[in-house]
Amino acid sequence: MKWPSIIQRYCSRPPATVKWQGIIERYRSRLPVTESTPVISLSEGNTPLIHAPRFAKAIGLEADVYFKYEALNPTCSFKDRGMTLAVSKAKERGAQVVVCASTGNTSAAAAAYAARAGILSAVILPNGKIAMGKLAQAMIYGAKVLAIEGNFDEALRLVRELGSQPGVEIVNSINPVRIEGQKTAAFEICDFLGEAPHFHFLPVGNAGNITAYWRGYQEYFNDKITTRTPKMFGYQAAGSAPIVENRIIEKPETVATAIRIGNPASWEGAKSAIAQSQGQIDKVTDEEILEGYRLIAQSEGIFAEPASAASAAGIMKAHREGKIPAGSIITATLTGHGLKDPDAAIRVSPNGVTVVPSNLESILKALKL
Ligand code: AN7
Repeated sequence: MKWPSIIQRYCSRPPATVKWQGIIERYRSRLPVTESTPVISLSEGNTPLIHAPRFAKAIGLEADVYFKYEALNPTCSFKDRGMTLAVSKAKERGAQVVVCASTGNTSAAAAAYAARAGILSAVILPNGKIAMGKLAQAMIYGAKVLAIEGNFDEALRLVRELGSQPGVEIVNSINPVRIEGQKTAAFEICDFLGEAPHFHFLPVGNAGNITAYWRGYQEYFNDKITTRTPKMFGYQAAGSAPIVENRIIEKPETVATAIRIGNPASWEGAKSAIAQSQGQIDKVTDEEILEGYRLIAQSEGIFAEPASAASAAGIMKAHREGKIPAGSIITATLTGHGLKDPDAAIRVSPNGVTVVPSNLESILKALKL
């Protein structure tokens, strides 16, 4: 790395002595809060941007790849950035209950922040299609958990109807402050690198996050904090790719349950992010997602849930297609923690577990030592 960018990196970050108090305090001037907004925070944000040279080498890519590891937020996904703001605003407005439809992570975040705000939460989930860790989170944080015999898109339709009830605040990304909170991830990336990357890859479900990152990158560019904006490369799962196919998918399917969405709420936001950044939206198959999932874990020691791995799979596909010039700086968001969905990890791990007698000889034999 060149000296100026090292200097920039440390000058643009808050001094180590400043306590991290979450994204609202860090980026207060860029967010829709006032002095009288109660800040409901779990110290979210400030997640690591992990350099991944072994991953790049494994796929033969001569570029600097960094993973924005959003798994290290308080409820282990990027949703906490939008939720700190959404629940703070709900509290400010005197809401009695926050509601959301969710493929899992939004419900975990909503339930946690609502608990911290002393507000009730109700989450509407597609029955049987939520990773176990996420369901456990919503339950232990005390949400009223309702599972419908329908998919995410149907759950969101019901939530839109619920939103007209008095005292109810919708905290899905159709609530515009969610997007505002999530744009802070792009700020953190630029603050860390001292410049915007050339490409940003991320998984796309409801398309709120791609919309949010693009807004964040544009804001820093317009304020001359950075001198460029990245090309936004979004990836949907092949069985749930409404934006790529330009049609609503009635029965979306994918191993990446977090992005099992057939009618994204921020469809237009994604389209303009892609068009304005000269990026693209594409799809990756479940096999490609699981290959990326294993590769980031086994080449870099980074465990992210399958939906997150769509961004790694996207890098692999874009590179195969010759779309990434050598020397590029690439960032990719890993949206949620691998531990959210331990079943998926166990299912795809080739070595399994070897049961051995409890003595050294058997262990040496099993290890071929
Ligand atoms: C791990 O929790 O929609 O394109 O209800 O959990 O902004 O929707 C989750 C989405 C990517 C897609 N990665 O982000 C929900 C939900 C993970 C996710 C996405 C989600 P968007």
